[in-house]
Amino acid sequence: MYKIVLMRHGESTWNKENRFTGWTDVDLTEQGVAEAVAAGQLLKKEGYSFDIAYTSVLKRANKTLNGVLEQLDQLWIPVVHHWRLNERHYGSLQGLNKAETAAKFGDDQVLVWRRSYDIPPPALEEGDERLTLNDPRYADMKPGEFPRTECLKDTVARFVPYWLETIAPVVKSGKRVIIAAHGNSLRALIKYLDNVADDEIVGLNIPTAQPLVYELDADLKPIKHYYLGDADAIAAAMAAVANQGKAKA
Ligand code: DG2
Repeated sequence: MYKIVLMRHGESTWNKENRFTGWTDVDLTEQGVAEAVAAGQLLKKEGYSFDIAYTSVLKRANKTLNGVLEQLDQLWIPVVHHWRLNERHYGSLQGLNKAETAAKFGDDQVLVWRRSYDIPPPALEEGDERLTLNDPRYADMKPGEFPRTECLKDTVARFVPYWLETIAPVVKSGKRVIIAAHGNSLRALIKYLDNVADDEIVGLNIPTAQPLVYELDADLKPIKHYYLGDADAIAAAMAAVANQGKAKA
């Protein structure tokens, strides 16, 4: 049996401001930093340690991972960054306030943009300054690969091959893996691992900086999964994430 830990980053500045973030590289808030420290302390208390970590190329995930590894006194382990673990690209919604967008377009439309499996948000147009095509962290992309928007299906299509080709063989080699990523990139991986139906994935919300353990069999099929933290606090945090896309009363 194998065990991996999945974790969304701690609260970011745009999580706090309730803005669609996607590939925008925003920092953690003070609370986000504290959440990472708390997650590291919880992992330490539960006896976890890791051989290798995988994360996105976005600082909110990178800094959360560092915060965790520092608590474990494991800042020295290999950390592999890849854009394939990035958050789902939120297209032209990036930067907009989620509740204001719901007030303008309706809660149902925003739910479709946030959670539907195969309907992407409106795309960025050519020439939009949010299309950071020359950023060196994306230098290995093929022409046309930089997303203008993504639905969850697109995120599955770019993350799952990386899981299968790069991370899964390392898990099977017996190395203890932690993945520090994002709400929707983790939903993409979980959809694949648990074979969640397209219409059921709509209801899955991932709270910030809560270690989520997956126990996997010899074929890396999930046996069970569980959050390490307090169940009531996690349920409340999941509900809060779901409500971020509703217009304020
Ligand atoms: C959030 C997720 O991504 O937002 O892009 O706004 O995990 O990087 O904070 P993260 C974003 P929702 O899909 O939950 O609205």
